[in-house]
Amino acid sequence: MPRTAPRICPLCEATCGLTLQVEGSRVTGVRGDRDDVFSRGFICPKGASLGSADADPDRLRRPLVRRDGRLEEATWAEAFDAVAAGIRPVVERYGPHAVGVVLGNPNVHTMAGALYPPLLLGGLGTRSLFTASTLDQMPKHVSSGLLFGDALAIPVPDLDRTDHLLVLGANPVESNGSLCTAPDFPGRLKALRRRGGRLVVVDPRRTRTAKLADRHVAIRPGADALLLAAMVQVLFADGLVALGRLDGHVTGVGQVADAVRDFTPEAVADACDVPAATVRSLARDLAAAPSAAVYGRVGASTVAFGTLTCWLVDVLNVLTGNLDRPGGAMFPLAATDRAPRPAGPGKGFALGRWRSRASGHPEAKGELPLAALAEEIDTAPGGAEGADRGSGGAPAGSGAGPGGVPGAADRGLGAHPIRAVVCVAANPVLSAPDGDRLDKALASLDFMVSVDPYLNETARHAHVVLPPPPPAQSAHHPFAFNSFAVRNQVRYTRAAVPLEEGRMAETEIQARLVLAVTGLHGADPDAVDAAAVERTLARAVTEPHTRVHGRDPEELAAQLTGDNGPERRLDMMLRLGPYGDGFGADPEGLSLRRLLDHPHGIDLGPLTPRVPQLLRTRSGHIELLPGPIADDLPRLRAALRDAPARGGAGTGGRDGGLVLVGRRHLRSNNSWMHNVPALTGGSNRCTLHVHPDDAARLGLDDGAPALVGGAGGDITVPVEITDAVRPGVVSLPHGWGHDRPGTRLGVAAADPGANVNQLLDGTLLDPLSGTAVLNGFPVTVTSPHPAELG
Ligand SMILES: Nc1nc2c(c(=O)[nH]1)N[C@H]1C(S)=C(S)[C@@H](COP(=O)(O)OP(=O)(O)OC[C@H]3O[C@@H](n4cnc5c(=O)[nH]c(N)nc54)[C@H](O)[C@@H]3O)O[C@H]1N2
Ligand SMILES: Nc1nc2c(c(=O)[nH]1)N[C@H]1C(S)=C(S)[C@@H](COP(=O)(O)OP(=O)(O)OC[C@H]3O[C@@H](n4cnc5c(=O)[nH]c(N)nc54)[C@H](O)[C@@H]3O)O[C@H]1N2
Ligand code: SF4
Ligand SMILES: [Mo]
Repeated sequence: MPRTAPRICPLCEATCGLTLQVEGSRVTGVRGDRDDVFSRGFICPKGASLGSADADPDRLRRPLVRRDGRLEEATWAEAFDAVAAGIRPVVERYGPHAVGVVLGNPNVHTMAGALYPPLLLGGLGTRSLFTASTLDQMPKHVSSGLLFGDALAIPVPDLDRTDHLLVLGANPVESNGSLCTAPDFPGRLKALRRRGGRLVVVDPRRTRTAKLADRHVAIRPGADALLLAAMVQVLFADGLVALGRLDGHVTGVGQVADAVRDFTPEAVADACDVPAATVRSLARDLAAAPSAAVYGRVGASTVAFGTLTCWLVDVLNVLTGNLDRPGGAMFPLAATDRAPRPAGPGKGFALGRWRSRASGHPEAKGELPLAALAEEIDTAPGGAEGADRGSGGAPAGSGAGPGGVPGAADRGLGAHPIRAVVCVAANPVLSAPDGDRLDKALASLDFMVSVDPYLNETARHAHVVLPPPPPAQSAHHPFAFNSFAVRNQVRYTRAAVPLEEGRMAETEIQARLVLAVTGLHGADPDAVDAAAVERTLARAVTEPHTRVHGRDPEELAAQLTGDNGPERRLDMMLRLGPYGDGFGADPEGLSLRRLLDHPHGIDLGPLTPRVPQLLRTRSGHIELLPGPIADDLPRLRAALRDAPARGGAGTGGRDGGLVLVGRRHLRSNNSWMHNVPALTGGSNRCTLHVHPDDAARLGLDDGAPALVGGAGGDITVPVEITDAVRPGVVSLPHGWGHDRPGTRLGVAAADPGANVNQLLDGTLLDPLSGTAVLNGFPVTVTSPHPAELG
């Protein structure tokens, strides 16, 4: 008998509620859940293919363990034995920082990824953490950390109520939105226009989002910080600054006015290739709108001035009085967030508490740049620039004890390179700069474990691969995304079909991984959750603002319900959270039990103002011109004057050369969905978009191969001539290049595409956040010599 089961879609940030049709343990159909309190039946082609993604025969079903150089199927017990035996000696010999932890994007799409990596890191004690954030939104975390004192306090456009939306470097009609969780983003944009609001899109490409807009500004890549700085300048010059209800909560307004004084519309026009009059009207329209929100994403983040751009986005929101008001840019409050503390000064946000070993990149939010992972593995001790070579030159494996070689330049990571990697849901060989170098570096490790459903370009280097079950066999609660959702709501879906024979839930895999790498191999994985519960409750009862203040943590723990550790942790977070039942204090409040009674979710209402309560800066105010930002402004000022040097500042294409930007396709998902036949082919291809004028100038023909060259290497890709890109800009999607041996991706390998990130050498970073410059970097494009076609 076919039956249906709800499942929150894990394939993008929109978190749509889906209804799976299930026969036996097979998903036979997928549709949008019309009763979902948030997504109301919306579904996109990716969600519709969840069944085929689930059933992909290339998904690994058993763990793999390397024996005599070859990956072979093994039991779970053998696999975890191998993990413990591989990691512990590295920790004991070289210290904890010699274990690199790499966390990829799908960790925000699984419950396991929210619940266990913090325990893994805490247990290991390593500072060698690399995540997809430094290929993505780290500039926003840094900006929020500095402005609001909380790196996770990221305002989102109040999409359903705003009168004016200014979008920079985002294409939500294809991406379905990011750091702005909004099922049916396209429908919400259309609704904005229907109610008389305006949509303005700044993007070097005429995207599908730009086509929906009232106005499209085809800016030169990398120049958004200049454009926004000039808009801020206009607000001051024209007397349009109006903080509204933020008055009294903001410091540094006058300093910002001084800091942007030189950035007049006339001064930035050439660098942005946007007329001064347009810059002025962008600022004036924003200030004049009854409510407005400025929103920037990947194209405003993974650029040379990423942190400055993200900061300026919120400076504009603040100065126009739109931050934290309905219709503006607001802070969601998720059901699993901590109960709000009283307003007042906080600890603030520090950058650079330690530095990467090889190049001295400062940490940001506890992370090092993923673009520097390869060099953190393949740079010998003492090879670090500025290191004390005399004493730091002991080769890896020389037997020096933990804590590093005495006297070596210690930037907080010890002297030893990374010798082992724990990689969870990440494919940096394709996602990060210079995959070829990383590929070699990973191959040289003493040990690597991957938690991944696929044997792909990265996992092929692992000594152990631990495959999670497909989505239909996993429970889901989108922990991360409720904090970025345009409406407060909460949903939880249990596994739609039972775990297949021989499968292990990813929550259990990650719990066992925590035990295996921290020397507790073989202990009961439930103990990991129990310890987390105990710690959280013990702290909560000491905090006067919680509703469990003064209560007995053991009594609270005994009240938790749920079928397993992760469910009990969810129950705990819900009950302690802002809408929770406070363990009986508010019988109407949220708990897991209550949520399970609402399979389509519980609506918690529109976003509400949260300033000053959420501020955690040392002053307790919004600090509009933080020191590190002020220190980075001279670099932006220099970009006004100088045509960019090669590999340089990021106002790309001013010297007549070409710069490359990325693009996403609705039926793609970073590097790992090219193996689902329903999602491949058609317009979802790895082609180089070239403007007709550039194609004519360079003698490139539509469909013919082009040789694209960059600092990290060359790739050959077919040309697609289109005026959707502005002149001087070419575009390639990422996540392609499925042609390495030793992978098991039958469908993807048939149409492998080329890895755009091979064009990068890993040295171009936004300095404050360590985020790779993936947009607006210089490339050369030529017609390949026949011999180069191989
Ligand atoms: N040039 C360029 N490069 C980019 C970008 C760009 O715009 N341009 N975008 C960047 C961005 S924004 C991001 S977020 C990164 C993403 O880069 P990564 O973090 O590397 O993410 P993915 O490419 O999505 O690879 C995810 C891995 O997780 C595995 N996986 C899938 N589902 C699960 C699961 O349920 N559990 C586990 N354990 N594993 C799973 C997949 O098989 C795959 O190996 O790429 C970045 N790279
Ligand atoms: N279908 C699909 N959906 C996805 C993903 C996917 O791979 N496929 N990936 C998911 C992930 S991990 C993320 S982070 C989100 C990303 O979500 P978005 O940020 O909406 O995604 P992108 O399509 O990369 O949009 C970036 C836009 O920035 C533009 N751009 C490039 N450089 C510049 C610049 O200098 N200035 C300006 N103003 N614009 C610039 C590009 O042309 C592009 O249109 O999407 C998520 N959703
Ligand atoms: S928009 Fe995103 S969450 Fe919604 S169905 Fe599509 S892939 Fe899934
Ligand atoms: Mo991302």
